[in-house]
Amino acid sequence: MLKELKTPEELSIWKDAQQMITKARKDGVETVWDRFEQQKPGCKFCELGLTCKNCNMGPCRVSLKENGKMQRGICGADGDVIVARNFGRFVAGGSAGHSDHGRDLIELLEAIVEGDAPDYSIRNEDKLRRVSEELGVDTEGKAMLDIAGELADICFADFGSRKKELGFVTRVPEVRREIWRKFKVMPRGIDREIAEMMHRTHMGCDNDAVSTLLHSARTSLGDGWGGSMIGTELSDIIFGLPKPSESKVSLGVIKADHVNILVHGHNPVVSEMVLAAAKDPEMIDRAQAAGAEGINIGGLCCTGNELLGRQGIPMAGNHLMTELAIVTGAVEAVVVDYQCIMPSMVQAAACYHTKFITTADKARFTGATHISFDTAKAAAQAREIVDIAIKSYEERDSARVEIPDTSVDVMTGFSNEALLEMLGGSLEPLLEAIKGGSIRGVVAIVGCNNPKFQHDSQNVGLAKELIKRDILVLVTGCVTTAAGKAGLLVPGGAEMAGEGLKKICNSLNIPPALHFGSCVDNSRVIHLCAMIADALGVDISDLPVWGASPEWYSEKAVAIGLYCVASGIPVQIGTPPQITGSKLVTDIAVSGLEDIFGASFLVEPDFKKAATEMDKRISTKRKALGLSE
Ligand code: XCC
Ligand code: SF4
Repeated sequence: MLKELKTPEELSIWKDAQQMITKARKDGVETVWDRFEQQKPGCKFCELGLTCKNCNMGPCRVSLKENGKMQRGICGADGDVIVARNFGRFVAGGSAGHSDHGRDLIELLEAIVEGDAPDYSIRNEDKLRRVSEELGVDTEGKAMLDIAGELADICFADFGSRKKELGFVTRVPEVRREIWRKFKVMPRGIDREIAEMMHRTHMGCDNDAVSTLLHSARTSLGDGWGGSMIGTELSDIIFGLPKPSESKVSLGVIKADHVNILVHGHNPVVSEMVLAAAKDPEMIDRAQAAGAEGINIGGLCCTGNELLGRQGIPMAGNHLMTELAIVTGAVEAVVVDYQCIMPSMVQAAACYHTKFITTADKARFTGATHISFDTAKAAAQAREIVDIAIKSYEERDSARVEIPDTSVDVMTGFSNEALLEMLGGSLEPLLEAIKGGSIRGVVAIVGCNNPKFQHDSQNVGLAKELIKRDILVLVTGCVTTAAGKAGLLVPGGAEMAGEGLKKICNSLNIPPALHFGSCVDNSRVIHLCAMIADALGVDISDLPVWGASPEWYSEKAVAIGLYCVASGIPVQIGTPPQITGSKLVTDIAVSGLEDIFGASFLVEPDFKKAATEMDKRISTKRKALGLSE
């Protein structure tokens, strides 16, 4: 018997999503929600993390026996070990994603230095010098490209296994570094920790759940203070700093009379070039010759965040909006790099005239048009991509076009540098606001969407609950679009905030939720926390701050959550990872980590309860710092 379909209103809180879910059903396009239903009921063993596939004596699945004892896998691994190993590999996967992205930027920087990437340049020499000096380069009297070459070498070295501590770890308060050394979680090499995690979880190695979990923390720290931080800093150096500017979000940013190109994925290396090609007068002429008014670039997910923050390019949607964007029937091309791109995009595109173009050799999709992107030929390839989109415009069937009439203003482009500039060059005004209680705390809401929740209900609900309590919100990743659509990314959004936060926002003309960038840019958040802790002369775990990822789905999100916790920032998550089959591992995640790192995870699927819990801890932390609750 067919299951009753959920209504579009039950699936997403947004009008544009609801309208496109209805259209997808009419057009016969399968969406993530349809497949979510088809997958039910899920496998209990997998959900609990109690399945092991790490060798070919198995696979094994273990459960509690009648005598209350945990069954063992064929090799003898118990449930705790199996859960910890699976979790460790999950974290390694996420850390690898962010860090490999970071590496691509080092390779680009090196190519710029060697003259092999003529279409790119270093847009921010100031940051190049600053970051290089921080990492020990003597920049005095040196030419820009020479410094860049040295910086690239230093960053590459962080990936290897010859170091005791990563370069950017000097940004971490010394007390915290001492904790990391003491518990042997100081990240030594980005790739090294990931490879060691794979080694440890091979049959017959690390058979102690606590030990495996500690190495998970180390692996994630290599991501946060290594791979991701390199990704952020080098992107700023090559493509420029995000600067506060205005833009728009929601599917309404797709324009009926334009050639629409959506960029999707994570890395700005391809999308920046596609954007430049789309601005080329010759390409615009071609688009007009094809009958369009012009070329419109919109973002999806984190590539979208990169372009939104730096270039003010509008954002069409977040994770669960990506298929629905195609359903408008007005998208000529979706150009992707890697991560979070649903394989189903190929099928969705095939239902319309949309060309689905992949660019990364490490992210191929069967059925897609592949243009193997080479930074040596970037501009020419970007023009080729835009050309494909223009040709595709002529194939568009206007009878099948339906673009939601929604588009919301946002203010975007905050970075630590932009924030400092806004505050007049020093953190002091922010610290004063925190000390005085007009900003009671800071919460970074990050991450994804997950069909386990009504789309964006938790992301938006939590943000609103927090600002009401005078807690400043930072957003990254897919929460950006959610907060933007809810009106929280404009200064006027402060009307929804508590009195203290409202006053601060009004005086600085900033929104109550600040857009801090993409997922790799969570490195900005931990860096900011470290700067605040240093300024106050305390550890990060003493601060009235939180991370939150109410609707997370990806391995990367868990890596982010864990590096935040290991850095001393507690993290709320809406659903647990696949660890609940082990009481030991679950207890460590939700409380044991507190004893080591001064922070742990809060698993709370209800945003109201989550906000209350977070608020409580913020009060406690404020009191301990001698501030008003
Ligand atoms: Fe992916 Fe970064 Fe999650 Fe969005 S938020 S669904 S990881 S695109 Ni990082
Ligand atoms: Fe089973 Fe052990 Fe092999 Fe895992 S490593 S599949 S528990 S025998």
